Amino acid sequence: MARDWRDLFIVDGAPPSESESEAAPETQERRRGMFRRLRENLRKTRQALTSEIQATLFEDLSDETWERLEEALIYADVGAKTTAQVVGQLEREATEGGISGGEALTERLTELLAEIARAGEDRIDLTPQPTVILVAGVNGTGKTTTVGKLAWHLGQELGQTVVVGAADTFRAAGVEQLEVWAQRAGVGFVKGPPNADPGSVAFDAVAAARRDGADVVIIDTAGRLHTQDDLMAELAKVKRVIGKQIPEAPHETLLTVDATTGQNGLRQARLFSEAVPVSGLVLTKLDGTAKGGIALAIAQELGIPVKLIGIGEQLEDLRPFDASDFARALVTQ
Ligand SMILES: Nc1nc2c(ncn2[C@@H]2O[C@H](COP(=O)(O)OP(=O)(O)OP(=O)(O)O)[C@@H](O)[C@H]2O)c(=O)[nH]1
Ligand SMILES: [Mg+2]
Repeated sequence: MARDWRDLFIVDGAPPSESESEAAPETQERRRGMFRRLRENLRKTRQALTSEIQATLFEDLSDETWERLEEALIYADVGAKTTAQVVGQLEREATEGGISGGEALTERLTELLAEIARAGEDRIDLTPQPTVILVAGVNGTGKTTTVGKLAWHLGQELGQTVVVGAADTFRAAGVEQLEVWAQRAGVGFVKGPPNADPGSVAFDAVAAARRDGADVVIIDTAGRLHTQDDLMAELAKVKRVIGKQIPEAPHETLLTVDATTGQNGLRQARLFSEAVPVSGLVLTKLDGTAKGGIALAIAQELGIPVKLIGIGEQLEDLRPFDASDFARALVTQ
């Protein structure tokens, strides 16, 4: 069942949450609630997929079955390469007689999609004191919103003290927007003077966290500068400046990708990961898109794990990504 905050984050002294069978009834209920919500969020992607699955895997299998299934997955933005691999594998297993029947094929399809959605280390280590998390991404993909939601959840779910740093100094409104989120989340906030250098703001935020003994520092960055090269250079610089205070930092670089942009999100992720090492993705705006399959395409083609998903505009609308749940919520009616 749904992965919990304690499974995503490695925290000193806190064991991962119990397995489904051992979990307390209220934990089980909470996880079931989270899964229901995820299914609801993925409704648009799922509806398109499940009707094709019903019409293909539950009928007589033919070349057309596999073509239609491929089309449905591509429509959900799973990506041509990833789709070909999954459908090819399923077709082989079906024709070699390993599996038969719509239900078994759907189950196997879910497993294959879940395997693909997993990539590398998908947890976030919060044991460094403080842990520095850098949040990057194209403008409007949800960086500032994610910083606010993440700060709140870290306090709420894991009792961590958090400082957020407004290193998007390109727009004054960006700084104010983060300040509002920091107030909502009840966390520390560091900004610089107008038009401050983003690196110096990041530096100050890390220094403030060390001085105050905060557990986590989350740095918001700009999504748009005069040119894309400027943006990448600035990001690399912010990273270097942070590293001057704590050589291992940033410990985590999260890239926000707007799920509604589909394959374009994949291109953005590739570009950013060439400028700075990206350790995880936050797939935002999964509520209300029929293109949820992009999570699979990015994990598969770039090998970067999705760690969090954004499912709305409110403080609580962020959650750990769970590959199995995600695959199941995509294809089960
Ligand atoms: N529905 C929905 N909206 C979201 C989600 N995440 C962010 N948004 C909305 O997307 C818009 C842009 O979010 P921001 O957090 O400002 O994005 P940003 O990446 O910081 O943008 P810049 O600072 O301009 O680069 C806002 O209106 C958010 O409310 C999400 O998960 N779901
Ligand atoms: Mg922003």
